[in-house]
Amino acid sequence: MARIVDKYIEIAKRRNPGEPEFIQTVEEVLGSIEPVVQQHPEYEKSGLLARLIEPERGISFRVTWVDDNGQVQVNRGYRYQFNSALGPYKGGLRFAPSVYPGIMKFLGFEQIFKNALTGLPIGGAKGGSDFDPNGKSDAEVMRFCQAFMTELYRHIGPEIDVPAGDLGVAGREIGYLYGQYKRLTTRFDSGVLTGKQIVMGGLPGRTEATGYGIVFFAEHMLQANGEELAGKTVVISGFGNVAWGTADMLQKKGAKLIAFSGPDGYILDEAGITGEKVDYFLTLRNSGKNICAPYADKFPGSKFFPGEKPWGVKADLYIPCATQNDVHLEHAKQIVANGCKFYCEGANMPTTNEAVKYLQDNGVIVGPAKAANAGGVACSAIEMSQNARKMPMDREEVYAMLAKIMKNIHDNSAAASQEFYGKYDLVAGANIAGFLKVAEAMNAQGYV
Ligand code: 2IT
Repeated sequence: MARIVDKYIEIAKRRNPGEPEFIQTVEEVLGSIEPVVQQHPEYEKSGLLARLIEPERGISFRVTWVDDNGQVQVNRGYRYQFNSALGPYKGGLRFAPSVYPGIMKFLGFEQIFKNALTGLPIGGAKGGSDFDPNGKSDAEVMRFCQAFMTELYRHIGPEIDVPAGDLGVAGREIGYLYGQYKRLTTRFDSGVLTGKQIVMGGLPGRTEATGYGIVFFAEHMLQANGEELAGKTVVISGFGNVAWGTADMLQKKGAKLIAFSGPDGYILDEAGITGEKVDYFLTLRNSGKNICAPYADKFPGSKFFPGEKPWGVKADLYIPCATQNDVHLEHAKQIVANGCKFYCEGANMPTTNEAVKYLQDNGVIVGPAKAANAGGVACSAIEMSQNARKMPMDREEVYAMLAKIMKNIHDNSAAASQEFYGKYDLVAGANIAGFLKVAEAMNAQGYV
């Protein structure tokens, strides 16, 4: 039987040709909300879904900068302001060669529902550039950030749109972006960017918030299914900011991380990745080479597997923390064959839709990224509130808020899937719980 949402998936396909990542997330979200749409005929009449899949605004701009050799370089910058029903646009900036409108739109669309799930007043957006920070000097990164902000500053503001980091954008880049914003506007609007360094208005705990939140979420998933996280073996992918925070909280919770990966292959360390090994992720990240192989030279007893993904390593819990579409059907089959029961997404959309379906059909509990990794943006919203009240918060206060937010996201997602599907399905539940909030606010604001 044809679903109501299929009509809108077709519109998205027609309007966004050659952008499969965006179509993937539209199919995923709209697929989940069919029973909700059936129950609310007013959504159809008010064009709600047609509005939802169309960004409110998307800009693309030229970014011109000069490299260390005096060569002029040109990149393309973007900001997709997707939905402002719940608050000012909020979402990260990604600097990576793979960035193009399909990636910006998938991230911006996901961000709407993720931000809604936090329960905090933030709309959804994403931006970035096809600039590749790997191998660039510090001065080059600074000049690029200044050139990027020279256009972006017109479109953002503490009550308009508040960017943060994503792949390739962390404290250093946010600092350079902020400095240029201040120079152009003559305003110390600390609330215009989040993920700032603490000395200039950043929030204690924001750096580790995404990874910590993921582990809190995974723990709720396990407990809801009668298991404990302590003592479990875990495999992750990536070694960036999200992977690092995840590894740190896993050791604090007494779980045993035994493998992680980079674009060059994966590392197996059966002794467990704790202490200075977790800190070594930062060294790998700061090397600017984007490889994990040096870990095996540094820590005897560990082994590097070139060109391979870590999903064949047997574990109780898998947490992909690298990037989109890291786990395909063939990997989902390995994960099921390994006898795994828990899979929690850390990166944004790390799993293809068919791989998620295979995992769920085979009894694996899946925690979707938009719920599990929402702790990062939640702490960004707390950073905005810290900046507005002009009073620093302390780390313990932030951790307590983060823990509570992650529990609420888990419980609200579980409750929504019970209500509409009569079962524990966090993928469907997160989509529904996020959507219902946004839908209510959108229609309360008239047909805009
Ligand atoms: O994917 C994400 O949620 C982020 N990159 C963080 C966004 C934010 O505004 O903190």
